[in-house]
Amino acid sequence: MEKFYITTAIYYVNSKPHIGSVSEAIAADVIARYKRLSNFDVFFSTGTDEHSQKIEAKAKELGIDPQRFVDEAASLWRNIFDKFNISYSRFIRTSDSDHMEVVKDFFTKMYENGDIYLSTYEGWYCVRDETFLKDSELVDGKCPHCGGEVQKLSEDNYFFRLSKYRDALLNFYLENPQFVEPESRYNELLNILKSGLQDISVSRKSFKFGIHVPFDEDHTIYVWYDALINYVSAVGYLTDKDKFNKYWPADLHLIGKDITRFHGIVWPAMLMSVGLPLPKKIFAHGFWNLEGMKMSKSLGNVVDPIDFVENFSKLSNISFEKSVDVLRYYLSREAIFGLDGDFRMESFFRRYNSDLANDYGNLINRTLNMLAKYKNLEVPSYSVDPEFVAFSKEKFASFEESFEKYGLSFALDRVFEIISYLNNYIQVKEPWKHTNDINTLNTVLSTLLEGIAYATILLQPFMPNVTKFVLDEFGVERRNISEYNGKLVKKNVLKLFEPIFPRLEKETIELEKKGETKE
Ligand code: ME8
Repeated sequence: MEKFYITTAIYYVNSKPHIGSVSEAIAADVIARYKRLSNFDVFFSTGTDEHSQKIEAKAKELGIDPQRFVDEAASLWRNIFDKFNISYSRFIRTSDSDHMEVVKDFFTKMYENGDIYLSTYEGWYCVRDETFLKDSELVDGKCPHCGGEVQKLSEDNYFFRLSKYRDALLNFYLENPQFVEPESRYNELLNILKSGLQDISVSRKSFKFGIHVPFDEDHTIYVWYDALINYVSAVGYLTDKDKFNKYWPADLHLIGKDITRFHGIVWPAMLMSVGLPLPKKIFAHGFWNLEGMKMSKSLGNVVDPIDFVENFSKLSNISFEKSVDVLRYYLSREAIFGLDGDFRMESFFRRYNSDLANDYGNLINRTLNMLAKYKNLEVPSYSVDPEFVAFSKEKFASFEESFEKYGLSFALDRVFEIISYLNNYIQVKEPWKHTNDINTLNTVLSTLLEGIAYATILLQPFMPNVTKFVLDEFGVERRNISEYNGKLVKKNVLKLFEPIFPRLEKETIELEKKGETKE
């Protein structure tokens, strides 16, 4: 079995998860599920980034011990990921003891091979972004990335000889133009490499919460140096050689567009320094805005994903689990993966009503109702319309191609073309006119049932809860993702069930939207 190792960024625990951060874990989960269902041996790691000046400051502000603070925060993140069905193989915390040992091991190796040296840092530090900044980088005296306040630092720091790796990295980029995607992000990093690299500071003396330099206890290892290493710790770099050799290098680091420099330049140079192979691909997704505005705590427009799903579940009268699927679907469909997306209540309701309630849900209900009326719910053992088989094969090829390029919304477009085909098929074939022509009726009903089962198989990575329900109801045993190649529905008799996605009435949507704007 071919392996596939996928990672998300690890999340700072000083703030709570929001729609943007959760969207990254959902996208990684969709890809991990797709790969598993395509017969890959998948390792999927995600987790929390717990050592940093801002986390130490947050714990202090709350008057609690930093370790207690990160323990509670990490379990909150993990619970939310569990509720969102994130099927991680490991939830890594940078406070895990095996990871802390790996960081010390890297630091010692790089010190011994001359890539880490002691010097003095004179410059600025942005605590919010946890980045070192030069005078020339500041914009109006503030951090150029987040606009936050910066602190003046003058301290002894250990430095990583990043400049030494510039030529090797540049060659690697030129030889591997698909190392970073989308292409715009690759070009940004290539330009940085072309203009040259400077050594970077990798330790701090003025705060304590983190991993200390093994041979110099006064220094705390810089949070980014510590955090990037999580990707090798998660697959047992020091603790499980077989596992490490099996899964490393990572096939895909999925990250946001704000942290490409750390992943595309610093991390590969660190790996070169210790002699490990580089990850195969870094894919940087865009950011989610909310109703056209950047999500930020100061604007008070950060959407808590759990509150959102709970509210939607009450409003639509569907379970929390199904509502999770609706959000997973919306985030995967609404934006082109790799570009920014705009989270809008109006488009959320529109997608729910038109794609899920009308196109997918109603197709299932209409089909089951016809099966009840004409066949007493017995599944006809008839072969499927060859035209549908040909259509589904063509769509599957394009579905797979989209997935391979991480075009999640394009892959969903293909599934919904299959669903539209089936809705249209009912209109064209008019089964109610063939109640005396048993062969035609049976072929139409078989095509609809098999078509629904097939589309549902392809939807599994996006909506694991709902698809499991439908596939169980239809008695589908073979659930792997492949082209349509033979009978899926194994039950002889089906049952009617309530619409899985009941349509939301206009009045309900208007009320909810008013509620939203009042808040
Ligand atoms: O940067 N839309 O952590 P983080 C989409 N700990 N993605 C978003 C987003 C938004 N509105 N806001 C944030 C860190 N993200 C470091 C990573 S990895 C070795 C260390 C994404 O909690 C962001 O781009 O600030 C990043 O990939 C992830 O959430 C975690 O961000």
